Amino acid sequence: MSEPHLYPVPSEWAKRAYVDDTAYQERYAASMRDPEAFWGEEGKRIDWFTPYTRVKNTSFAPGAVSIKWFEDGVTNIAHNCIDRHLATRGDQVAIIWEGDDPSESRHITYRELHDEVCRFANVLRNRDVGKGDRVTIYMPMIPEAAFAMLACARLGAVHSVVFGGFSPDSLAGRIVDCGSKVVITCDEGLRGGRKVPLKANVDAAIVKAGEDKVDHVIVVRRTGGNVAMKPGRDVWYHQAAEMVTSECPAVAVGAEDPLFILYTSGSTGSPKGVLHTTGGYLVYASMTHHYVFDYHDGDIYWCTADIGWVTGHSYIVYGPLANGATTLMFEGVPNYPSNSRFWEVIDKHKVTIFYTAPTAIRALMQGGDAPVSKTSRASLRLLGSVGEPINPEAWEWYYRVVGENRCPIVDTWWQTETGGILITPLPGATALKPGSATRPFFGVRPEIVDAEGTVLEGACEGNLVIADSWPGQMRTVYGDHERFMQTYFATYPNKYFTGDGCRRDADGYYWITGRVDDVINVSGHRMGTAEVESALVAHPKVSEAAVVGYPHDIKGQGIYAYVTLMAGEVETEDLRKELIVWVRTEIGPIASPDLIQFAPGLPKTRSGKIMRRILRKIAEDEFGNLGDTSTLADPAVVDDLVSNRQNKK
Ligand code: 6R9
Repeated sequence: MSEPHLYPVPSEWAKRAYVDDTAYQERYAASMRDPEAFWGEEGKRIDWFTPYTRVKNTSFAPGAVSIKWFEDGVTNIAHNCIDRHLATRGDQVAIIWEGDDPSESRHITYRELHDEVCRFANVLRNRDVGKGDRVTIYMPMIPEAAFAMLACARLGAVHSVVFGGFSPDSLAGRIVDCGSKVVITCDEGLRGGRKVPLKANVDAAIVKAGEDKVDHVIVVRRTGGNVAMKPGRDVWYHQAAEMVTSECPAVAVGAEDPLFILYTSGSTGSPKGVLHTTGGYLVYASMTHHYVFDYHDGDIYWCTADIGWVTGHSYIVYGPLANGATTLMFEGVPNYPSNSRFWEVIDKHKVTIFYTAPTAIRALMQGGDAPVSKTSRASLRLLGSVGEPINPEAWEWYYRVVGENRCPIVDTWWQTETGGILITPLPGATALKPGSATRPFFGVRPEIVDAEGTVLEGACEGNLVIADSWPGQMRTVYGDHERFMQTYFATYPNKYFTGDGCRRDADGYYWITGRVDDVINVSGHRMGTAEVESALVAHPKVSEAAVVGYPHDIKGQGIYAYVTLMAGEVETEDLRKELIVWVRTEIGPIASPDLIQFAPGLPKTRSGKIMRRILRKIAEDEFGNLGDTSTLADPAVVDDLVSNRQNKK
């Protein structure tokens, strides 16, 4: 492999940034030498009602995994994200909202944010929401979504945000799993000029979940579209908010009390409720936002994620607001009304820091340079990437065309489970290599292990594990600690297993190579192949299904489904389309198979295990390299699979 081009730290960046390379080396070493002392100091970056005396109490020991940070401290997240800024930045804009329609935007100051969040909290409190209660939030990208999250945090309630693109069925499963009695939604969402029937989806989800499961649905008005309101259960937010004051005390919450649940896909079973708690999460989200984005007063920071994903939680809402930042929230999509939208928003609001996903960059890159070059982007000084490996071509385009060779790119590797960024450049400290997430953040101890768990040294390739805890780490799978330990700590004892493959080069830079488990990453969204398979086999005409990922130019990975029909069913184009619609309805549009291949049989071992390795190779077009097929129960099925392979789009 040829050595990639190295982009040194621009000298003005080394000077102005919080951390230059020497500072990085020193502080990283200190964080490894004495984590207790390091985090004991860093924990002070947030306000505590009662200061902690214990810093780190964590164990990855087999069967006894337990993670606690700052455990005797008492605080409140909403206090830290709002109240503590009022004296110094009450009139500073906290949230800039840019609507789907370019003519719509809002500016919300910290003082206004305080009033909005208190009102929202009072509306929830009037519906018996208190400490520890779960609240499901199914909202589009409007400021009320952030108000709702912060209102829960203010009361010590636990939010579970469900991405607005998920189907009623997926929503129902998530409502039932965490037992949330209250759902917050909108009449309709608006994306790319199209309406999304959020309230109707909630109604359908509650029918599916059981009418007794949900006591209250709070409906924020967004489009004014007609929706059914069930008396006694459903209430318009704007009406309920008129009945309450804008004062609501921030409840004292223990550092290890839960803050939120966020469902994410794994290699097996239904999505897991990833549980994050209060103190450590906020310290970590705030600290990483501060250093990775080198956030300074006056910056306008924009992360294009949706609040339905962890990136929206940590880097639109909690990290930036804990730091008293101005954070931009965008309702729309990158190509509406035109391919210039991102860059026009940057010019309109003078965005200085821009954080997006490789899939968006690749899609926009296909439209050529002109939609970018016609805008100014003079305000930009830093770019970020998250969600999947960024291919060097997309990186170079982002750097050269969007950033005009002026803005460092922070390629940030992390996961829902990690709460915040773990491997990343720091813009004033790290020379960049396109496609590498570079080096660990302070306090993060990555290791690369082989299949047997042997820790590899120097330049090497294997599986990525993290050898010790950091404050932002998830604490458990909601309601299933056994599953938490099995999923993340059983493969390599005493280490957190990330599920990612990784290479480390001679400079100690990390290169994430993608998932090594049955998780696929479609446009930066995680999908468990098992979830798509179980949706397919739920169709009455389907007998068996196997799903794998394949390389896709824009999405990174596409979804390739092999489907065996029930005896007597006929393979038709109509059925193929019907199955795609079926999966969309069962899970949501992000799970739509890109390609479906009807297969009379799937390659199985004699014990009945589907050999995914072979299916992956066929989907990847690597017919010549199918490996050993002699252990198959019926090796002939492979020939049929190869000759009927679906063409890539
Ligand atoms: C934050 C987020 C996590 C998975 C992760 C990895 C992939 C995320 C990446 C990256 C290479 C990066 N991933 N960032 N791969 N480079 N900079 O995306 O969380 O939705 O839980 O996905 O995404 O495979 O394991 P989540």
